[in-house]
Amino acid sequence: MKTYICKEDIMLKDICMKKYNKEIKDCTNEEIYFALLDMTKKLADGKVSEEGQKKVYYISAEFLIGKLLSNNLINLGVFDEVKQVLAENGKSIYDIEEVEPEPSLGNGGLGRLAACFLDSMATLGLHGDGIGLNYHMGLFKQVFENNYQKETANPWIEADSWLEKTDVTNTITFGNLKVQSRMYDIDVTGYENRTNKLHLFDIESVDESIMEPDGINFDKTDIAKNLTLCLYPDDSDEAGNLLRIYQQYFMVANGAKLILDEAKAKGSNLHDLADYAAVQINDTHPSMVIPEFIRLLTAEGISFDEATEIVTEVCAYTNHTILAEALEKWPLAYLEKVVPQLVPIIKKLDEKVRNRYKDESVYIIDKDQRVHMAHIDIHYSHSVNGVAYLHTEILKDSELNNFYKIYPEKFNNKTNGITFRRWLLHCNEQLAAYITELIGDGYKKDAEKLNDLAKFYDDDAVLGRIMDIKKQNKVVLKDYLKETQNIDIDENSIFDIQVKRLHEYKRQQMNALWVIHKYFDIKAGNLPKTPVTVIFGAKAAPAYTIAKDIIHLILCLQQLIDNDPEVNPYLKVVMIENYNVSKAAKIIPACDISEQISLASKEASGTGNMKFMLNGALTLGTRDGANVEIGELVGEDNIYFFGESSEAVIDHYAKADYVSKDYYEQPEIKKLVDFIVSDELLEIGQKESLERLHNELIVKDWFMTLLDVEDYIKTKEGVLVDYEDRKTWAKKALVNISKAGFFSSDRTIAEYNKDIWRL
Ligand code: CR6
Repeated sequence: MKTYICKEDIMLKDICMKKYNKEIKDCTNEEIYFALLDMTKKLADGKVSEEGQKKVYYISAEFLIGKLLSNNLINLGVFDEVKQVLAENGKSIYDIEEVEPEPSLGNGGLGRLAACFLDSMATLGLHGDGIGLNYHMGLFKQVFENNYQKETANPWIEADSWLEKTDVTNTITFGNLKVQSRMYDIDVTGYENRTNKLHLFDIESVDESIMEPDGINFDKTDIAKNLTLCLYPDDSDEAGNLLRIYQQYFMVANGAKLILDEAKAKGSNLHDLADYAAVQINDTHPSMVIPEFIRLLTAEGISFDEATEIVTEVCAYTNHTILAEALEKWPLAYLEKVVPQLVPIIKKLDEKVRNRYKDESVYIIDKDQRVHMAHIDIHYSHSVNGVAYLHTEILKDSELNNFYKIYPEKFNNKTNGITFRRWLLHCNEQLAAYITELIGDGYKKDAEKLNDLAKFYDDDAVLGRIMDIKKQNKVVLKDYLKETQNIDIDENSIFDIQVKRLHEYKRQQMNALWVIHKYFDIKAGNLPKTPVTVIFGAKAAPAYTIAKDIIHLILCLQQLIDNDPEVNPYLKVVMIENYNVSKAAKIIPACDISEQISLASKEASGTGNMKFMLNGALTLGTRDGANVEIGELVGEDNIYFFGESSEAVIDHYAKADYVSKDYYEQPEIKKLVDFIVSDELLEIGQKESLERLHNELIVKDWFMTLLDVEDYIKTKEGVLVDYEDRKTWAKKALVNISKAGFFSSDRTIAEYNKDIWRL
């Protein structure tokens, strides 16, 4: 019997013996997890190197890295071996995966994208590190109580974890205090390639005990204790805003220092910094890195003008949204309190802009004395990119048109991507193995090779296997839901899935209106041929009232239908509690219909849409974000589009002519919307909450749910009819899988490197 990992001569067996004085078979799952942690770190460390002069630094407030054990084992090429060794000792890698806590370092797509990008940089052999913050409690853990979202604390850091304490410490100076920082590192393994680092900065004086039991509230003014407690602290008051600025400056001050130190150590005289460092600014949270670099460079004797030029050559900015509320604008007065040392620099940068351009809309400091962080990025970076073709076009043509006119050469598109290691090889082992059987494993390194599956589009045996694998993944999800939420679902039903953050623009409320439509339909005796399971998963920002009302509506519908024997054989609603990366990995492979139904123009890209497609789900969506590119790749027959175009939507906003009431007055729509405040639902839910949501849809509906709901329902009914022809459905699924190669983050990162970083 083989009881060791032979490849690198690091023996799991020996580690278990040394650590616990036990054989593998006698260890608990926890013990094996910690032994594997040691083993993996040793294997990864062997692949760290500082070769190459230029390095890229990806600075981001979020890195939603998910659990790391299995992905690291895959990337290090030992997953199968470890799985086998464990099995021979009566252990299961899947049980051991459950021991690992999920790091709580991100919120949504932006953070998950950053994690995929780190994986791809290492996989492509690029020397590139991440820079972020070590949040102790992350966002929050979601639990459901009385059909409401309740936030609870989400601590994740254990004494022994992927975090390595380093010797790098700094004193960071704010207007009114100084704090000590320390850098912690997490290895980022590449798929059969180098290991990079994710550098997470923490404050030495952090104090988890100041967190109140609700998991989100604490004294927001006690910066020395709270600075790295959580991601996106409540910003509904001044203290919350200041805390976010403290966090952001802490991140970039530590980051900028690291970058300059590393460049100098490699021989940079700082005038040539751009030959040593490329900095990607992920959204506006790290934007203060620009004035901070200028501060540090001028302190080294470089003139302000030259420092500005150096920084512009080094930095590049990625925009992830056109939603105005998500583009940060800090009151100058707040910056004066927290980072007075940057204020003169920001004023000078603004002055330079004012001297050159007479257009107020491109100024950095506006007439209300607010600092537009994105404007700093655009003027003082050499590259500005959007995250999908449509998004970049909208930036150029409308949102940032005034900037595009000044700097056409800076604007470029980098359509998002996902790492296939996590979102296929790991989450859907069976499908990956079957693809390998069909076309070999070249696709693991060159995702475009998935196109070779085209030769099987009409092969019945292959289509049958694709459907079998889907079924098995549905059973896995069924068992998981039973175990975690005590919910029963039917693996023979259609799995219709919408998992993503909760936001009105993503329109979970429209999907809920479809559920109501279906409920009426079934009550009227129109029974679906195949039952439908509608699965939602979403966290709402704690202060976002309407988003929480939407969760409440979904949970009330879930209860109503569960208790109605006339309806529940045909329709089921499930809201997944505490949706996160680990849950996504179980949900996505089981999906038939991928709901990507944002209001056209509002979803910059989306990346869930790509994960579902790769795992053989068909997209039901609007022509928004990367859905447009999915449609172009798979062809109109293999995707279900509905709804108004982005042009029409942008036009409605420009003319302010969308009146939801006009749509509401249509009897078919009125019936659905009014059900939100029906006796049936009021008996289950809270009047205040349901009435607020009902009213919002009728008098405001800012994201135009009622504009598209009719077409949505019609199209979705068509999808359900199409599902009845399983063979054609399977073919469509296979087309989707085969065309997904474009969405590998390896492709995206290769483009960033070719066009922006030039390593
Ligand atoms: N919320 C976009 O909304 C995009 C990701 C990553 C988002 C989403 O469409 O896929 O970024 N934007 O580019 C922001 O976070 C500001 C997101 O995750």
